[in-house]
Amino acid sequence: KLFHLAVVGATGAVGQQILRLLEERDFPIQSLKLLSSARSAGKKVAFKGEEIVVEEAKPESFDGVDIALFSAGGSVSKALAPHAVERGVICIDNTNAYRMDPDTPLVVPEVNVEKINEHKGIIANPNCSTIQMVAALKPLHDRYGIKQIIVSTYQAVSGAGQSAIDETLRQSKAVLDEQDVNPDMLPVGSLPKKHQIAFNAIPQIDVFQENGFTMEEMKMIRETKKIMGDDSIGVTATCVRIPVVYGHSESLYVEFKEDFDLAEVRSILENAPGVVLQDNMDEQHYPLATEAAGKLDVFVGRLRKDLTNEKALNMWVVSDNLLKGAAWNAVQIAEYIAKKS
Ligand code: 11C
Repeated sequence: KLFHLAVVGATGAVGQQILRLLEERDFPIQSLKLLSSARSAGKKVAFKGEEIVVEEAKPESFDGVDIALFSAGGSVSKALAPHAVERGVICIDNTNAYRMDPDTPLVVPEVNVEKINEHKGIIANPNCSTIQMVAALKPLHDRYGIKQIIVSTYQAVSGAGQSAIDETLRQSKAVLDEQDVNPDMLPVGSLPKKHQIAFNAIPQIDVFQENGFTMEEMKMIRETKKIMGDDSIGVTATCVRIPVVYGHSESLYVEFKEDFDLAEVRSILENAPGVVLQDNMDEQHYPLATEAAGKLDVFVGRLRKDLTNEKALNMWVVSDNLLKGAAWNAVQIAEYIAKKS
């Protein structure tokens, strides 16, 4: 069967990766509509050797569409996904708009693919830093039961979009040229205060909540429980932006309910779907953002038993935030729907 597809946010950093994956994986497409906000409408985007003109997304744009992939920001999804659902479209939403809605499955195929079947029109794609963490931890949770996760992230600027990449490169050049950096974009474009990202680490991703955690940290906390289907898992997160372009890195401290054996953990991770174990001290082999960039997998290494809690494991998890963290996870969901149809 061939599908009528729409990609909303086709010109953005994630939208571009979605199109590349649909092309490379030869997704069964009957027709492809590229949609965006009014700002990007009229731009031309290449797909399979053809130029497609990007149209402004409106409710009627979804007439005749089977599957729509949204990555144009939460407000666009909130405004348009209901109109698409009304027209019978299955929406795969890469924004925060519906993730915690009890009627919307929040899916990482390696963890809870069966939840896709419960959708009522919208399937939510989780936040990038959550996806790579749960993909690595699910097989260990199944075996030992996770009691508590303490995660610190080292997140790439591409998570904040193409303009944050441009800003980081511009600032880096300014520092090397001994010019003023003039921060203009991070940590949060819509807030008045900005910080330098070049040669820096900013412990703020997204806006602060009343409880002192940032929105990015709260996404990791809430989404992990929902995807794992286990509210009892304790999660503490500190999310930090660093001047890496592609690939989020995460340091995890994971306390299990049961005793664990490190050799068995290795073997579980070696056999886990979508996970690649890179863990050899003697060869200084461990996951690196520079090596994960452009790849679809989640890379795991630096495995070691904690020194004060023998039920706790320390590990390092890296993945391309625009791919498994966004576009690839969404395309995996679309492929599952296509196969089931
Ligand atoms: C970042 N995790 O790195 C964010 C980007 O909820 O899908 C993804 C935001 C989201 O800035």
